[in-house]
Amino acid sequence: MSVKQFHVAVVGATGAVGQQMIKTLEERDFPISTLTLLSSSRSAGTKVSFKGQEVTVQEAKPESFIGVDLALFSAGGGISKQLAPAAVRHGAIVVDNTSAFRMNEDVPLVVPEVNERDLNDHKGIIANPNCSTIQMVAALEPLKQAYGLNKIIVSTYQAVSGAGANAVTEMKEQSKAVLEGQDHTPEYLPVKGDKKHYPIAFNAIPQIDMFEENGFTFEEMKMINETKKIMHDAELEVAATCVRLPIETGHAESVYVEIESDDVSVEQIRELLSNAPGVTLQDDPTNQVYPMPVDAVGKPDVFVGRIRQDLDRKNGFHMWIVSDNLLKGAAWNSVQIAESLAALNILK
Ligand code: L14
Repeated sequence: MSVKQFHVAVVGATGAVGQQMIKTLEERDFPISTLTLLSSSRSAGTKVSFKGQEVTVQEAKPESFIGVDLALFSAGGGISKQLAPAAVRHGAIVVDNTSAFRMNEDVPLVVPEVNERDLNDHKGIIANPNCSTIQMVAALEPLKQAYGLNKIIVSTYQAVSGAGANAVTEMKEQSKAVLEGQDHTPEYLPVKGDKKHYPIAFNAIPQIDMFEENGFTFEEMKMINETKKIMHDAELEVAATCVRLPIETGHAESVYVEIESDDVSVEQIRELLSNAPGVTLQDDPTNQVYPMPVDAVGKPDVFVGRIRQDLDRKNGFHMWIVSDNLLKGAAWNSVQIAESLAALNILK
């Protein structure tokens, strides 16, 4: 029996996430007959190696999707809004890694360990959630299933690579400038398009994405709204504070949860998470074992540690969740969605 092979397109092929998508498709040996790499006109012509072959990146246009079965988008929300409908018109299934369609009712928002079944309801576009949301729901869904979940309060410690390669360069050059006593002018962080810019080197910036009327940032609202949608629980209480730290890759999160059950021990939660798909438990305080971004980089899993029971509320637990924001937070989750689509025979 020969395995069905697919014509796959990657949009945003030269970006930080696009590069990881190509690498992940190669490592997972996803069944590809043709790989089409697309980008803005600026990056067109770049050569990228895939399975020992050189593939030339082409400018993305509506006609680029003729014959494409699966298109992975990660070139910014504007490009997705402009080109994803064209890809769908040409018969492709789109997995979109931007915030353009995530909250659309017609668009499944999927973390395979949590809600793979939602893929069946797709109308052409499937959204990959925000990186901070993905690692949190992957770790918390097992608790929800086993004990019920009432409330989540999360503070993030987010890496700079989420904001793109330019932001990483800015952090490195700034760090060097600070150490050498030179001047520097931030341009990319916290948000390229906002009025003011602040240094990330040796700093912590409590702003990721633009502010909304309610005082939360758009990144915080993404975590709040996406979590309710993925977990199919509009009543779930979620609050988030998103902070950028001078870390290149790997988001960390301090999470407080309240479960419905009043008689669950830390040991039971450890046991549960040590058997959860996509989750690796790293929780041994006596031996100083806990997750850290430097250890999570390059790995597909979500790492959980520092699990403690709240001192005032028996149903409250604190934990620390770390994952590679470019992998489970983006490229790997998208490729995992593609694998699910093929396994469920939705992609044919
Ligand atoms: O919503 O700047 O997919 O780190 C996630 C990374 C938005 C930007 C998303 C960042 C992006 C965010």
